[in-house]
Amino acid sequence: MSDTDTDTECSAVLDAVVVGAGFAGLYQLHRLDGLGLRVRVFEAGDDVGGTWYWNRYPGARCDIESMAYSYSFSPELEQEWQWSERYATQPELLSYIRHVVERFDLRRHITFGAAVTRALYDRHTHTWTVTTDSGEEVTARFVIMATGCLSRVSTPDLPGRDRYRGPVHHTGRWPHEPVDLTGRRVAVIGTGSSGIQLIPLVAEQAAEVTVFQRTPTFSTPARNRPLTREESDERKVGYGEFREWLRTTSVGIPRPLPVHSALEVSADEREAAYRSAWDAGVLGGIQASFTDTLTSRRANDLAAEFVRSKIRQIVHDPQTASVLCPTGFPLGTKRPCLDTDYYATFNLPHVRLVDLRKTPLVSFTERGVETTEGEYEADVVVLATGFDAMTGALRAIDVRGRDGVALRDAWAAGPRTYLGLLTAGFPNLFTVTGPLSPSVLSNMLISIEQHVEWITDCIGHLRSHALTEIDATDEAQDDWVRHVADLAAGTLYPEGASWYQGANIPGKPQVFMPYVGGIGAYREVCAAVADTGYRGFALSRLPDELPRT
Ligand code: NA7
Repeated sequence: MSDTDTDTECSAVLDAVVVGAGFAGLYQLHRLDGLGLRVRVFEAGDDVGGTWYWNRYPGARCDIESMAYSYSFSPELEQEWQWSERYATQPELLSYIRHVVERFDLRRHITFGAAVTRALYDRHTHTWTVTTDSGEEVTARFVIMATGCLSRVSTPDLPGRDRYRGPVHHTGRWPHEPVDLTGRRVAVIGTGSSGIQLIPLVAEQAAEVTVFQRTPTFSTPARNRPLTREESDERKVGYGEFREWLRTTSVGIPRPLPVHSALEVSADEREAAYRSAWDAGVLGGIQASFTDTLTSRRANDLAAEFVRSKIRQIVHDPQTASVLCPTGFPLGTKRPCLDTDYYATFNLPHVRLVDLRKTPLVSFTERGVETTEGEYEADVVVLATGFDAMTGALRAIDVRGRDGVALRDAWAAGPRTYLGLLTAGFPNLFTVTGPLSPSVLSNMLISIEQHVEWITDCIGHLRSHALTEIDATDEAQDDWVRHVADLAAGTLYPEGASWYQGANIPGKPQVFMPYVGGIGAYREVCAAVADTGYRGFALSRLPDELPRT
């Protein structure tokens, strides 16, 4: 290729830019490539994988069964891939993602080590100009943000970080080279899903583990185990029906669907249902035992007390057990966790728990961290402190819409979208599993596939009708924002100070961001919108655009 060819290629308008090469971005690339579109993917990391590229801390694994948390779009792919465990580890998930990339020849479209910093819409050409941190600039008709719901890490604003002499590792940015914790004193801050997965494994290596807990978490045993060939083969017969069934459920996780209120059955029946969920090892199994766990405070208290009784049974020291028992928020309103030996880890003599609710963190010191009670020395500090969820990665990019309005400003009081797919005033900018869609309240793979397919169909529709712009109307968006808020208000979710509503980030607007109506219902709404000619969206064309055949 000559220089001139290169110039022509670089300056030509692309059909689409996809931001992110995780599960969402890769599938979006595959589908748009299938339409014959010219697509570029920009990925901040040095390889594919998104969440599974970054979160490589000890114990990182998916807490939805691998055979459900995987792509369903290719029957050949799902038949040929063999998962080795019920819940896949991060390395296995990464191998799977790499396999998909090679199998569908996706790598050639991806630029790695390129974080998108800016996206500007030109209302006259109906195109976006996208800039990366390496200064590359491209123009495309469509931008698809596949930036992930949990990708922008949150780090506590603790003074003295520079004084601390040891390494500090965030679970969401874990080093690529091995971190040897053998014989070391390790401080872990945070007890959400990441902390709960990591702490038992750190305790296996470290000489001393100090866990700093602000809010205790409701966690249940994962009951992870190797997946036998027979089990896997059995699932692969009728795999399509299994996937189809998952898509009609509320969250897309393989678990029994509740039929009774917790308040209409006897105490024995209730106990039996909770015990069966505890033994099954399924994410959210306790809350899904009854229909009203997340709508009735009384029902919720019963479920919460069951988990607390289990914690008290497992943890020998009553004082430690009491600190580990979650109180003050309804079960399920902060993300539930699945663990392997989490609570039992606190029976080990070299593991101690610090209750930050009583003695908050004050600062880093030269040798460790300090609470209001005193200093805790540590050779390594692990921050398992989570993410600026759902909007963090999007707000980090300087996105300017139709009238130069910044997305950050449009979302100043909380995210506003129509269906979680587009934001009014930001035409042709799609968000995969964006805020106000089921997203993090679902099996992400199912929600990702649904969004990618909807977006692909939408772009196909626009192209075949010679349309060059799609924008959400203010009215449709207002209605959707209200609907999502009304649904959440009918549940106990707002009572949990969770990252679902931005409570973990100081100053972030407190808006419940996921759609709680369930993926089955949500899919129907999205399908109906498309079937009725994209109701609630304004579609338009540039004057000189000709229909494609
Ligand atoms: P989470 O679930 O947000 O957990 C973060 C934990 O860190 C949680 O216990 C927080 O307490 C704690 N935290 C956060 N900031 C601080 C400060 N400043 N001081 C002390 N403790 C703090 O993140 P994860 O990475 O565990 O999981 C995120 C999702 O990834 C998970 O749900 C899966 O979907 C995958 P808090 O509860 O805010 O009081």
